[in-house]
Amino acid sequence: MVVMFRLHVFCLAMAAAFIPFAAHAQQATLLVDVDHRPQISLDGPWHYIPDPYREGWGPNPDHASLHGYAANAHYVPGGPLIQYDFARSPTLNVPGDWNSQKDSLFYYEGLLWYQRDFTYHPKPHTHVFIHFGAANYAASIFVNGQHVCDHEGGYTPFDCEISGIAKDGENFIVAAVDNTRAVERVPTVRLDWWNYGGLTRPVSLIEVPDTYIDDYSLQLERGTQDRLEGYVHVAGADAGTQVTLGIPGLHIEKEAVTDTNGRASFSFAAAGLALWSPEHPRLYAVALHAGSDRLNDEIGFRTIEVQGDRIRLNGKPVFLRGISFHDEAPFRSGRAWSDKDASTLLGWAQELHCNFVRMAHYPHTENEYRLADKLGLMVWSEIPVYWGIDWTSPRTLEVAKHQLWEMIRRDHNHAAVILWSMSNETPESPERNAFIHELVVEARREDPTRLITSAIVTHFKGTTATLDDPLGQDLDVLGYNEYIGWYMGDAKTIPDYTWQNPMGKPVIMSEFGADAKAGLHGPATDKFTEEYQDSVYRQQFQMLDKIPFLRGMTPWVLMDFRSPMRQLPGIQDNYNRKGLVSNKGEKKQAFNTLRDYYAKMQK
Ligand code: GCB
Repeated sequence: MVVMFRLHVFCLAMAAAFIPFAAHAQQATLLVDVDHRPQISLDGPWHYIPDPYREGWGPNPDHASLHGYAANAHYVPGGPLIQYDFARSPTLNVPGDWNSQKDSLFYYEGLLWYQRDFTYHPKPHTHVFIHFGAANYAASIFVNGQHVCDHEGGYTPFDCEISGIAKDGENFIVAAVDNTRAVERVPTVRLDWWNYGGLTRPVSLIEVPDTYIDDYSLQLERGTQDRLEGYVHVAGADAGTQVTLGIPGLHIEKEAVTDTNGRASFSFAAAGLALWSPEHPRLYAVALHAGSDRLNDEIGFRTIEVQGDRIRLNGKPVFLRGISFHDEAPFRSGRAWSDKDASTLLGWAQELHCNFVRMAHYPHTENEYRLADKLGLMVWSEIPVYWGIDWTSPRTLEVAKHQLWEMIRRDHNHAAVILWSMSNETPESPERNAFIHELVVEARREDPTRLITSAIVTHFKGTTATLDDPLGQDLDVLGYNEYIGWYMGDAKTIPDYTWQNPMGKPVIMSEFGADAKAGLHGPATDKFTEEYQDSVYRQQFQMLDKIPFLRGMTPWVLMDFRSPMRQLPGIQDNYNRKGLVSNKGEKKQAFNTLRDYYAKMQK
């Protein structure tokens, strides 16, 4: 106990020597397909110390003379931070946000220190990483008192290499996680969802050989339906390292060698390939082999294109019967992370006869993308460039780009993903246009095969909406959010609205809806009743059916989700109530209405 106490105190003191968060988002290594690698789980109870005054970082020279440590009777100048003892501190479960685990942390936004011990036995010729599924929002990681990495962005994974730092026997990790909202962050200070803090997704150790596969891509060659192309990147490989790629289901076994950048490229005919689609979500087992590293995946192959104002999947026009949802855990609330959470959420989407989901407003947990691949649900995936972020800050742009890069890196082998979304409801301005333009350029460079979209808002002249936001010039598909019948007008006025599409691009109605408290019944004219929400959906369908260029919709939203912006007592109680299902899993009337509407569309 004493030893442990000292160790942990030492670590905090060591941690104090580092600047809390690097001035620039660090390009941490990001291994792909980690769920197909053997992992040593670090999930379970971690000790924690909330630190709203940021004491754990040690004395800040700028402030020391004014307050804080200098004035603290318990602080020994130059000595350890003697008031901290992880071993005696309570625990939080990882994965899991802190807000939904402890009443005292329900509204907590700030710095919190996590700590856990782990046993490890280093192996020769092996790299070892700590893989974090996500830490909201910024994290600094220490192992045995050494700073190993920083990460910014609350919804994407990162890997910290600890080879040579993790020693044989007992080790310990400290993670400083900070979910303070700030103007220059992405998302910024205003958001209509709960800013759940902490190690919200699984944490594990991943071992790989000296040279290892850290990225690969395999897709249909553009313009074909029977040729595959891609690459395998082997970190640490000399030029000329042999890589093999096998697809047993197609009797394919190919070899290629790495170039000077460690990349082996493939391009080959794939006769008899069955395409991935919502009706037949065919996935092929793919085996990669480079040196002593082996990696397996299950990948689907499909094409996605725009032609005029149509979206084509595998060359055929498709209508996207979708639903939007947050990565919020059904029944218990809090951040979703488990396979069960994913299957409940996507199971409801399937019950609605969806072939498409909008994962709002940030990258969701990867198991949802995996499941979408298996179930045949096409996916809109987005980064949290939400409402009015700091368009003129180069740092904010860098952070947004980095989150975009991480999302594409993690998810670019999921056939389900057809749309990368750059932003949601951003107010029009030249600075906004320039910022998002940069993101679009980055997304197209990283993945030239998928479609680019954004959820935009439009201005109405009377009852006419003209979809002419200049941002649309950069996009393949225009997403529009509209709340006719809720934030504007009455449900019965909805069918009066008409839509103009001067850019002639495909349009998805990416949000519409109304709040309803499950079980609250009354006349269809009373807001917050299930009947009112239902009538908004029915009237919306009348309007939407008349839009000739409409190619899909993702009503807002599948399930009620927590948001501190939604306070109405007895009705909202900290939940946005636009869900078709309540946070407790109760289906509202409008759930059946959308289900029947989509069922008819399918015929
Ligand atoms: C929107 C936002 C979404 C909100 C929703 C609402 O336009 O995109 O994040 O939650 O409206 O319920 O107001």
